Amino acid sequence: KGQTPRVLWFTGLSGSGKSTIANLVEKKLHALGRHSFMLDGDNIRHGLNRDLDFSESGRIENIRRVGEVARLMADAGLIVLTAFISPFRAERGMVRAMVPPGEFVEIFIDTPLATAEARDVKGLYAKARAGEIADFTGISSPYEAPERPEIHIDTLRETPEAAAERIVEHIFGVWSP
Ligand code: GGZ
Repeated sequence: KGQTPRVLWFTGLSGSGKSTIANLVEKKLHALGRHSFMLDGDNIRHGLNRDLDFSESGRIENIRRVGEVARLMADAGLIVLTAFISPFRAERGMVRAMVPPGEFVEIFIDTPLATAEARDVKGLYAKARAGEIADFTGISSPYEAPERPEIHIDTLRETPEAAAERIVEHIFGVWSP
């Protein structure tokens, strides 16, 4: 039995599809009898990290804490999925280094800004363009795309369902269950 990846780290722009795909992966893991937990803005930014904003330092601290929580949950035996923009390479690398080698899987949900902005499901891009939201990723705050993610999902070419299937195949290939 190979090493067990336990932290599935999704990264990508707002509206790129991180949560959608991570949710589908969770369903598949559940069907396979694997215990998982998803950390996202809804359960972290409104609770543990409610004191943090979207400034550079706020995001860095957000990701650091998420990394620590993910590590604890992984130590407890869960498969942890995280769905945060996590825009900075340095912090993604920091979290990678927190987790035992081979247990961190970086999944780049690659949706062009133009596409995420055209969808604008929550109307946040329009607000950011209008100057109503400061430091908005892709508009007024940077996103540093992963250079060597374990998994690269091009959402213009792959449906969420196909992407989720490929992610599960990748991790089970490594797990050799
Ligand atoms: C980016 C923001 C911002 C700003 C609020 N910039 O599409 P959403 O709504 O649900 O996902 C976005 C979420 C990003 O939070 P993260 O914790 O993932 O960001 S980071 O990893 O950079 O710390 C968006 C909403 O919060 N949101 N203001 N200024 N996204």
